[in-house]
Amino acid sequence: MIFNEKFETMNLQDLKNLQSERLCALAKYVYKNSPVYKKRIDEGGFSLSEIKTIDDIVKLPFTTKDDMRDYYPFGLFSMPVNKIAEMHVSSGTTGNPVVSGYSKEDIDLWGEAAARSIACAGGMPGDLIQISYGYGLFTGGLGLHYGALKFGAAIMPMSSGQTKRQVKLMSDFKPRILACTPSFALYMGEEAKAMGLASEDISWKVGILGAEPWTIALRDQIDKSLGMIATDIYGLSEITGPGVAQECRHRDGLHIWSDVFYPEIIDPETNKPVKDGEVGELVITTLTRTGMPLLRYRTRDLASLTKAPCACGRTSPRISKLKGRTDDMIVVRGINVFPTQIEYALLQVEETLPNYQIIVSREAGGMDTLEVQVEIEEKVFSDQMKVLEAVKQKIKKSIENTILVGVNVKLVEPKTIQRSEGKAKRVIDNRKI
Ligand code: DLL
Repeated sequence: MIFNEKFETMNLQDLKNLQSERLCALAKYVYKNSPVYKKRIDEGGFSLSEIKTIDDIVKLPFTTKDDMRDYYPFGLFSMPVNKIAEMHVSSGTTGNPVVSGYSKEDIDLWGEAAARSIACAGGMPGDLIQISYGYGLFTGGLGLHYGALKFGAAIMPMSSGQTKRQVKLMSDFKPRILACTPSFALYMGEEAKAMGLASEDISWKVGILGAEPWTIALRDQIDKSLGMIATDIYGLSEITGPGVAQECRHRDGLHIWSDVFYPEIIDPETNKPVKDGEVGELVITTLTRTGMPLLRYRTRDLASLTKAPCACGRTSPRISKLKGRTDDMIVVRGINVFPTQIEYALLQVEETLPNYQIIVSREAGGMDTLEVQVEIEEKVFSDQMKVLEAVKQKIKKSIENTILVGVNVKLVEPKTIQRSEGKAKRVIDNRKI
């Protein structure tokens, strides 16, 4: 089923005309309402009248993750904060988190994008959907929630965690759709088996899984162990949370709702566009947002783009499954973690030395684990076990309070962690993604 035939199957020339119209209106809107963009456009040495078609987008300035930090908390809003309807927050690279402000219209738009995504994944009107993404400042839970309301599915607003309870309610209520991270889906499947449920007791037939990188190999495992068709959903808080792009049942790339989220793929070194099909950094412009519209937002996610027709009938272009990131952010169990945050937390504990390594692994069950190995002072190392354990707990607490993800801490002697002569490799990601 296609949720919005008009926009999802528009012929490419009409789509381009619509994007052009929307870009012109957006450029005028931000010039009028955002002091940051007004300054950048003025300094860019061009006039707004030069923005006539979507191809003129290259004249507009980029927006970066650093801008998010520098203009924290509300500097990038294009309306006064008391006109904003809702805010979401995700982790930033250093210090300040990333804030996204949504107007009432932006929330409607988000619902529309997520509703298109639910239909695209294989949802049917009247379906029961179990939403097991976190509700709150993270966009996963509420985004799918708004989408399901608009789409017309009955909602189980589970949020994340409480695995046994999730499985019990699945087995009692029989939802056909499951929305959560791929690693959590796999974990719930395992738990269901441990609780004695047989494959035929698992009611989920459609998975709307995303928020973290995952491979086709993992998808095959999820399909098999849960008896569902697991589809990939992409999004990021800055743009609108889940529902920026979504795989259809053909699972040959994710349809990006480009009448509202205009994608470009650029070479992150030269900032020049790459050809269709080539991998580069995904850059997105929110064509119709009003609360916090963004021009050419550098997502730091690596993907390719194709406009080739898809067997599902949608004309919306497709991005590939994500290939990685241009920075060192890691996504663990759907939460963004930056090495710099861990470093900050470690250095709050006086016994630690500034030499550490982060090891990310994926257990056989599909759950991601994070281990932080850290050197501690010689004299602490020779102390009693009890003292060592107390230091370890102190470090663990400091990190967990900062990144909000559980970690294992391993204390090591000074000079154990490999030194580097160039850029330090802080993260060892063993997940093979
Ligand atoms: O993760 C929004 C979301 C919620 C997407 C639920 C899908 C489902 P943030 O917390 O801001 O927002 O993290 C955004 O997570 O830039 C990617 O690096 C990564 N990411 C999101 N979806 C995918 C995916 C939400 N399908 C960052 N595959 C993004 C790989 C993903 N990485």
